[in-house]
Amino acid sequence: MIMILETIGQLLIKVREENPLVHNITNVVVTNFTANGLLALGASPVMAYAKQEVADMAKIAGALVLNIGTLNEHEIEAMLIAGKSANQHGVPVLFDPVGAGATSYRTETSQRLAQELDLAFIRGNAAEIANVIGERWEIKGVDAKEAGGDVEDLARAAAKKLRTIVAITGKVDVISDGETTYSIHNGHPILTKVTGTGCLLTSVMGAFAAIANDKLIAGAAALVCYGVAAQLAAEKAAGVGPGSFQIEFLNALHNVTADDVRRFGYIEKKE
Ligand code: ATP
Ligand code: TZP
Ligand code: MG
Ligand code: MG
Repeated sequence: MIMILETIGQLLIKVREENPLVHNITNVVVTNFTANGLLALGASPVMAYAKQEVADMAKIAGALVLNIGTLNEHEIEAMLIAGKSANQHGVPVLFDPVGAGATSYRTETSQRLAQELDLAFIRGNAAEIANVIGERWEIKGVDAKEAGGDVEDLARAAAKKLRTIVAITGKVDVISDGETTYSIHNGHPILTKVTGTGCLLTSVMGAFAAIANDKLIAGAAALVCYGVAAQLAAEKAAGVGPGSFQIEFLNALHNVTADDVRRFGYIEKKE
């Protein structure tokens, strides 16, 4: 665990040194928060949606993040164009299937994107991931209900079925490539009181995927750094509320260090 935390700290430093461009096609709720969160961390965000330009933008990016939070047909068309361009140019594509399972349009679109694109990562709550692989798991709007099954098994099964790395987040985060699985015990419950903290996390995973060869470690690194930043922010905003936490969280994404990761990171290798 000490060794992996050391590696994660080095990846955090590398994100800030390399300042990767992260192309986001995301939802209208979280756009500003996502851009500010990526900037605070040390990455470079861009939001571009027009089908006339997404192929060009995706091919020069370090990562492409697709998020169906407020999907519509034009955006889905743009996501497919951008995703195919990223695939052709070796740019990792990340997918956040916001609300998969809540409506059949979201479920079917998620399955289509997962099928037509070569995804590097999918990140969602347990219900979303279950629905992408055709299993029923209750979802209320864009929020998961209390997890009812084994999340590690679900992550492994989804990674195998979708041939990608799957991250399932919640009280404990799990990330798996189908063979190796890590669980991460960082974060703070107040993250659930600020909208977009899951969406921003997927984009932060994009920043790490852009600068690391080992994509599973990159994903785990993003989860640890994000969770540790949330813990530092929650301490600063203790007793105040989600508004102050949101501000402190942006500050913490900017200020979290490799030493904080070494001290507070909590990651377990499962197999
Ligand atoms: P949901 O819609 O179910 O909230 P989401 O897309 O917002 O999903 P989350 O699972 O909330 O994504 O994950 C966002 C961040 O919040 C992750 O860093 C995760 O570890 C953290 N998190 C979520 N719930 C908790 C919790 N109860 N305790 C600690 N951290 C949490
Ligand atoms: N409605 C559509 S997208 C969205 C809401 C509230 C944001 C969801 O963000 P997150 O990160 O999944 O909480
Ligand atoms: Mg959440
Ligand atoms: Mg979400």
